[in-house]
Amino acid sequence: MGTQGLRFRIAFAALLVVLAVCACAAAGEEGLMQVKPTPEQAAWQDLEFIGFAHFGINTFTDREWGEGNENPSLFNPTELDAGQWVRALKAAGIKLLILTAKHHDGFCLWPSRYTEHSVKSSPWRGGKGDVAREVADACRHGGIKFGVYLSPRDRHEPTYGSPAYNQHFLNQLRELLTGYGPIAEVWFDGACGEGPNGKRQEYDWDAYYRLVRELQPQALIAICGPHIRWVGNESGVAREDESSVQPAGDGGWRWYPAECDVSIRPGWFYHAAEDAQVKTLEQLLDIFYQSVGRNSVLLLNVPPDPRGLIHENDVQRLAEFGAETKRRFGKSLAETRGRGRVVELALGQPSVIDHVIVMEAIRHGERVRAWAVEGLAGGEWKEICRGRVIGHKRIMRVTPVEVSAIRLRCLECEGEPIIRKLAVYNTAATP
Ligand code: FUL
Repeated sequence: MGTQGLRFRIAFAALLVVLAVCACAAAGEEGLMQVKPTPEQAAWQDLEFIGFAHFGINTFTDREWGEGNENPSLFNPTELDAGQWVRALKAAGIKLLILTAKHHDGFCLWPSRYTEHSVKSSPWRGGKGDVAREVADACRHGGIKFGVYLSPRDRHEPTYGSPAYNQHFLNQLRELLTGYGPIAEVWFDGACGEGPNGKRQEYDWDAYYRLVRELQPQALIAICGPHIRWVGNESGVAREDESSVQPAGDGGWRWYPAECDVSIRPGWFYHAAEDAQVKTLEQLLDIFYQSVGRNSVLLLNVPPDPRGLIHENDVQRLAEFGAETKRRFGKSLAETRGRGRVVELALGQPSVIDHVIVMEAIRHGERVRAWAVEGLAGGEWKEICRGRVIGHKRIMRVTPVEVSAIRLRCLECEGEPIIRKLAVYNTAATP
C-alpha cells in the first residue's frame, strides 16, 4: 500500500466528511433527490464488481513501490496471456478490468513515445510488446470493459517536479485514451513527491480532466477525480449507509458514488511469498456484503505473476467466489418492484428467508432516507431489518425466519420511492 497515496486520500476523505457535516446543517435534506447520476455513473453502478490488475516492473523485483531506476530488461513475462486474466476475473463476476498502465516507478506497460522506460526496452516480445493492447483486446473479446490506472507520481521521469511534467503526463494520457478503444474508467491516485530538482510536483488536475473529457467523454474519472469516490480505506469496506449524494465543496451536492478497492492478497503486486495468503472465500464474501451490499462498487485487485498469468490459487478462489455468489443470489425465492412508501411481496407459501435485497432506481436519485423490512408470520408483521440509505443496492443478511410475505416500509423519504427490486432468498436451502 502506498502510504503517501493513502495519506492524500485520507485527507481528501476527511475534508469531504467535514464538508458533509457543514453542508448538512446548512442545506438540510430537502432537494437532494434532485442529485442524480449521469447515465455513465448509473451504468457503472450496475457493474457492481470490477477488477484491478497491478502488474509491472514490481512484479519482477518483488516490490510494492519501485524506485524508478529499475532496469527494463527485468520485465520479461514468459507466458503472458491476458485472455487467461479475463477468463479468471469473469468467472468471479467481474465486469471491468483496470490495468496499472504505469505505477509510481514510471515503467510503462505500453510503448510510450515519450519515454524509453517501458516495455519497448524490455526483452518481452522482442521489445515489440504492448500489455495495454493485449489486455484491452482481451477485455473486448471477453465482453468486459477496460480501464486504466495511470500514476501521476513518476519516480523515473526527469521532468517530474516541474511544470513540464504535466505536459509529459498529458502526452501519456493521450496515448492511452486514443490507442486502445473505449476506456470506461480512468483511475488517478494522489501519490505525490519531489522530482530530481528537489521540488514537489504540482499536478494540473483540471488539464488532466479536460483531456479525458475531450478524448473519452464517457469515461469516469475515479479517486482523484470527479466521478467516483474512494471509500476511504483499502479493505473493501463501505459504511453501513453509504450514500452517493455527497457535498460538492461549494455548499451544493453532487452524485459521487463510492468504490471499495482491496487486493485479493496482502500486497497490490504479486509476491510468491503471498501465494498461501490469497483471501479465503469467507473473507471475499464478507467484503462483498460490505461493499456491493452497501451501495458501493467493489474493485478487487488480482495481480498477475511473473509468468504473466493469474496464479492458480487466485484463479481457483475467483471461480469459487463466482459459483458461491451465483448460488446465493442467482435466483430469488420471490421478487418484485414498486413505487410508494410501502412495497409488498407475497411469497405464495410460507418460506424461510435468510437474505433480503433492496434496490432503488437510482436514475431518479436516492429518495429513501430510512426504511424497514417486515415479515408476515402468524398474521403479524414483524421487523426483519432496517437501514437508512438504499441507493443502488443493499444486501441484508437476516436471521432465518419463516414468512408468507414481506413489505418494505419507507420511513423517511423525499418524493415517491421508486424500488427497482425487493427480493428474498433462502441461501441455506439453495443447492
Ligand atoms: C495506492 C498506491 O500507492 C498503491 O501502490 C496501489 O496502487 C493502490 C491501489 O493505490 O495509493
